[in-house]
Amino acid sequence: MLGGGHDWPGQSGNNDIDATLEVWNFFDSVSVQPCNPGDFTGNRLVDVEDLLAVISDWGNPYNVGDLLLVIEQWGSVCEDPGACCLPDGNCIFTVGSDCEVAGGTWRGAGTSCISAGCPELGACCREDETCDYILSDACVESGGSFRGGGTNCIGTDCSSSDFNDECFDAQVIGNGGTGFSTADATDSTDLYSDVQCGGSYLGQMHADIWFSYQATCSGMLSVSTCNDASFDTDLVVYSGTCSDKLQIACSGDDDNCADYTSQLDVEVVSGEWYLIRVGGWENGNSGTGSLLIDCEDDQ
Ligand SMILES: [Ca+2]
Ligand SMILES: [Ca+2]
Ligand SMILES: [Ca+2]
Repeated sequence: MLGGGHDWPGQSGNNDIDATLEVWNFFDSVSVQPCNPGDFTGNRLVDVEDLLAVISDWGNPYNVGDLLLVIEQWGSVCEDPGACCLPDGNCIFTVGSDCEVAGGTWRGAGTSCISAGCPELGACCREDETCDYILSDACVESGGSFRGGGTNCIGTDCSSSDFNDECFDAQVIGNGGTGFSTADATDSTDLYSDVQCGGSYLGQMHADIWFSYQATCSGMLSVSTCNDASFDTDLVVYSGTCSDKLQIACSGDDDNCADYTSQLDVEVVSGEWYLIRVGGWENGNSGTGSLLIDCEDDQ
């Protein structure tokens, strides 16, 4: 951990990880503490080895009660625990079946709550400018505008439309159409080029805004403002994160779209996150529109 200092992570200073929880998860996953009372050998299985162990140490420490435990639990296999992301944004370390009962998403045996990257709760703004504190998926599915994991409704102004002006506060969106306005946006300084869309008149990315999208397919992602914006739009798509992003597609004017609007197709991988940047051709080109997202699996 860089820059962590010598404090106990999670208590003060560096809070990237919670050391107490990390240590707990570590010992929880590697200790030979039997998960079944009949598993005397600690190999997470009750079988002939346990029977032999009881017999070979008969009288000390084992007795008839232990023998009955082995018989009663014969054939039991312990499930290995892992990280379970709960609908309330928390993470618990448990077995898959318990995670399912709790309504969570299990990340697999041996995964840790620290590295699981469970989605965080955040502010979800509604069209009527009210706010709900929920997960991004639930927000997007219900047509809301998610303002980022870790945001809250007290610190979020749902009447303001300039939240997605920079990459770091990109608006999380899903498939389908999302209305937008660049009226209050400023020019972001992030690099881009027309190398993937030469000849399409990619302009200045004036008054640009940002969206974040998790691919729902492995195949062709279509991103479009085609025939659905009040100004001359530009589109740029990146993979990666705001601090380490790679441009993978762009569109200035698309031949099949009126009024210099834009459309592009790019190969994506299911589950990966992409950044979508919408701007105007030059100073003065800003306004409203709809960004249409479609993801089609390769056949
Ligand atoms: Ca055993
Ligand atoms: Ca901007
Ligand atoms: Ca254009």
